[in-house]
Amino acid sequence: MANLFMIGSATDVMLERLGEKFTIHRASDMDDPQAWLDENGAGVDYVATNGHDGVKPAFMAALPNLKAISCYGVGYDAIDTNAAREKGVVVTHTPNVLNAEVATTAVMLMMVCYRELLRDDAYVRAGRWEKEGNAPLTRSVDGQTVGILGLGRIGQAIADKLAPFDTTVVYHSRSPKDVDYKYYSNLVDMARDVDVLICITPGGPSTNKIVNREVMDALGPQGTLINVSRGSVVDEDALIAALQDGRLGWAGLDVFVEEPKVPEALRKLDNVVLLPHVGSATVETRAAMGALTVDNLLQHLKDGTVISPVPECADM
Ligand code: A2R
Repeated sequence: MANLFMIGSATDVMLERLGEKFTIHRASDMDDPQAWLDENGAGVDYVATNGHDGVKPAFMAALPNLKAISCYGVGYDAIDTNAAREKGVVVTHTPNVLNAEVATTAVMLMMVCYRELLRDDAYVRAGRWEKEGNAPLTRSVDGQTVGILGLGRIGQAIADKLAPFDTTVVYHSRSPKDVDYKYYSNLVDMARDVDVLICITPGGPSTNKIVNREVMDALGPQGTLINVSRGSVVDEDALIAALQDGRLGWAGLDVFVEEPKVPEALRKLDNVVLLPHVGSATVETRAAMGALTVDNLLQHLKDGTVISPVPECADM
């Protein structure tokens, strides 16, 4: 049987299906995964990992005969795809199957910010409704102008989910897409014109801190920032300062720079909604992602091809 090194968690179904064709070596069962790889890495054919853990360079160096890396997640910025390619290792990910779920998370965060769901829930629980009367008014989601940073597969799903709310969708990416929404070549210009900015680009160097102080100031005191992409896309220190100063109105965040650590300053603010990176984390969607993660490995084992390579490995 081929040897599979598994980084991070997997569902029972994934383990069962993989266990039929691979001998699974789980990093989570090892005291020292690096030491295990240094000794046994030459015999490992495949790696299964996720977008958060990726594959560390030191792990890669200990895997000279690796054939493929299957990533459970669409984002793969924690995997050095160029280094993998150079070694002839194909990298796969799980696009499309999570579009609807991540889009739901983005829209949900926007709604929770606008309609102050957490504040109002706390208001009822604390008995304030009875003592103090009606809660303060909130803001309507309907009719807002929403700027999508990264109108790709998930960005489009977000735009689709917002349509019944009569929002105006505009977008920024490096190049314009074949869509009817207004395109902004400049992110600050878009931020100035929208009520809500939703970030859904990949992580990595090209998007590192592109949502900076200038973008936040352009979004302004009545503006809302939603991030369901990667923590690295937003300058977290600038975000904390903008929210503290009231230069930015609200933020809904599913991702952070140093997950699972979330800065204390952010946790103290009441104009933010914080989620523990659960954009795609439902039973249904994780099952679909798990199935594609496994299918990529099984197909490569069978005939050397894969179903969903990352773009950098599409021609391998
Ligand atoms: O820039 P373009 O024209 O390649 O458009 C892509 C955009 N994008 C960027 N926009 C502005 N500045 C950048 N440096 C930049 N880099 C990429 O992000 C495209 O519109 C979008 C990504 O779309 P997809 O490749 O279809 O990715 P998908 O499946 O929507 O997932 C996006 C990310 C994942 O990478 C995870 O980090 C996260 O959502 O879950």
